[in-house]
Amino acid sequence: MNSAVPLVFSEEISDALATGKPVVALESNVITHGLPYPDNAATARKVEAAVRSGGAVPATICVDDGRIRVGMTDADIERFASTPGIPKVSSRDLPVVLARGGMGATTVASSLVAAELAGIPFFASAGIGGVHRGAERTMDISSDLVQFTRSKVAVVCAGAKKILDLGLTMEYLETQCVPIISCGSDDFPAFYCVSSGLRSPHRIDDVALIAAAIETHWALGNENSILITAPIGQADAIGDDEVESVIAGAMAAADAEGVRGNAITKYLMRAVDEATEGRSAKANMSVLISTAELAGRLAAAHAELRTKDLS
Ligand code: PSU
Ligand code: MN
Repeated sequence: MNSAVPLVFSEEISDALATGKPVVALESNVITHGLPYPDNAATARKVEAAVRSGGAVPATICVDDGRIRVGMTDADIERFASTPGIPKVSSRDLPVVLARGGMGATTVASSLVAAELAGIPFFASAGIGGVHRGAERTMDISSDLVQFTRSKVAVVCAGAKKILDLGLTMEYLETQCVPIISCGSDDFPAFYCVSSGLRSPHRIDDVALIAAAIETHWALGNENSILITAPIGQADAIGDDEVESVIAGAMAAADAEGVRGNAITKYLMRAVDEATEGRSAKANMSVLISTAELAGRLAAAHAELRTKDLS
């Protein structure tokens, strides 16, 4: 491990890693920026419980006191959930926030950096960043996608929200040799929506087979991520047409208000949440939990595979 990077492990995570238990890394930006208090704290705990019920140990990641914390305690989660103004820290922000000290909420991209440094090959988040609509004009492409080209971590998600251009997001991943495997559906999912309307390049429903594909991806010498998607349960999903009209309005409002850069994601997410009222909160919670549970099962199947290979 690089001694210049201050990583702090919770006792449970250092024990899990030392004994070869499956671990799933989780981001903290969804706590500070994805949901309001106290739903954010309650959801973060349910997401951790879902990883456990899948058979792995959850390691929620954040920046605290100028160090990367791998495995937040319940008190850490409460503190992050209830403290206003914690900055969103993506990969490019990490060196500055770590050097200065203080708190930071990790995005998918920066959580992957931490997971890889910590030796955790699995990460879960319901919604990844992607290519924004209008990117041909703004060049707004989430660092999450670039980080996928650099971090050897399996990323389990429910696709990305339709606030993004999901067609271009998939093209980007294809160009960058990041495999996508969809579990439980032929299509690439879209967070609240069961389908993005785009067919996924591969579908595998058997968790052990997905674990084998992940290991093979790395055995082939690839040093990048592999994406595994699973859709929200039909009962909690929100209809395509409803989401689409809300996004169109929110994008126009963001433009009129001059919202730009890394503030766009949160602005659009809040607008969709408000317009769909209580149902989006329920959908949000449901998909965060189902994604985390699948990640737990995959990490467990992958750990078992590695044990077999060694015997
Ligand atoms: N998508 C969601 N919920 C989120 C995010 C994205 O459905 O909370 C957050 C994640 O932390 C993701 C980040 O890594 O937004 C991407 O932000 P940007 O587009 O600025 O890269
Ligand atoms: Mn951006």
